[in-house]
Amino acid sequence: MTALVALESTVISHGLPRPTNLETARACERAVRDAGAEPRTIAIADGRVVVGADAALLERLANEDGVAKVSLRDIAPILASGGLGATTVAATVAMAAGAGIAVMATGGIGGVHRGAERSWDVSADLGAIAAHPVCVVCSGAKLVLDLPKTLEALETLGVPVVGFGTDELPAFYVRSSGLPLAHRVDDAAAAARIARAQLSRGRGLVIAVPAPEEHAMSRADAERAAERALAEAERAGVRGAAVTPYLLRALGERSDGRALTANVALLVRNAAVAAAVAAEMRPG
Ligand code: PSU
Ligand code: MN
Repeated sequence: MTALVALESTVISHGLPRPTNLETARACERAVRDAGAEPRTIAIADGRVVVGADAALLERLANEDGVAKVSLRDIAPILASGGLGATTVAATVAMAAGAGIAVMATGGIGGVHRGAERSWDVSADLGAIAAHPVCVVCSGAKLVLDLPKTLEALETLGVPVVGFGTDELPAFYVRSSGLPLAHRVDDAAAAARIARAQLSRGRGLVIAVPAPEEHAMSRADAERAAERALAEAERAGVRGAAVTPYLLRALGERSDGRALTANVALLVRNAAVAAAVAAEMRPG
């Protein structure tokens, strides 16, 4: 049987601007196929969980207004509503696990937000990865987050964060955060060995892949853009589920499109790495 790779859909509906979102969703699916696996983009439509959106559903997720952002707490209400929902990493790992899919790809996971000591804003992604046997291939966590606290939270939850060709946590658009990782691999076969061992414990892990060198941003540039985006969000009083989409949009606007180019490049690369890991994980 062909190896499967789950892809999240919040990045399509809420993480990227049109028309880049649909082009990127298709490019990620293509990257998975080119690496010898089958993509399964996950979403909610017409009252059911969809594991493997077709071309028409990808278009709806990219172009319809008012698509719900579905994290764990939203799965049941959006199923019941019969509406269209784009799944976050948290909801995607839950649904992938339910469908027996071992690997998913995304850009960056959610995590502990800056100022979390006041807001208590910690993404459900962290607990979901700990609780479901899915290997999440990503470029670390978004730069707008508090990365040291995110890494601490993952450690507390027992989630291995394995650098893929790196000793440091990637920071999304930036190849390195300066935060050392406890574990490293240098190829898909080694990543698959760790993933198999962790998934057999019924729990998930993060394979952290740095953004492609030619499109990555410097830490100083990205940090400046992130600080401006955060200040804007604070002034606008953005809270809750709206915070991440708002920050990503503001970052894009504050970086002359470089954040967007980096975001697309890393999403496609991560999809390809996920496919390679999934192929290595097949038994036999
Ligand atoms: N990374 C991106 N774009 C995104 C997200 C992450 O490059 O749109 C989404 C993912 O779906 C992730 C979610 O699971 O943001 C986290 O949202 P929150 O912080 O509200 O849990
Ligand atoms: Mn949140």
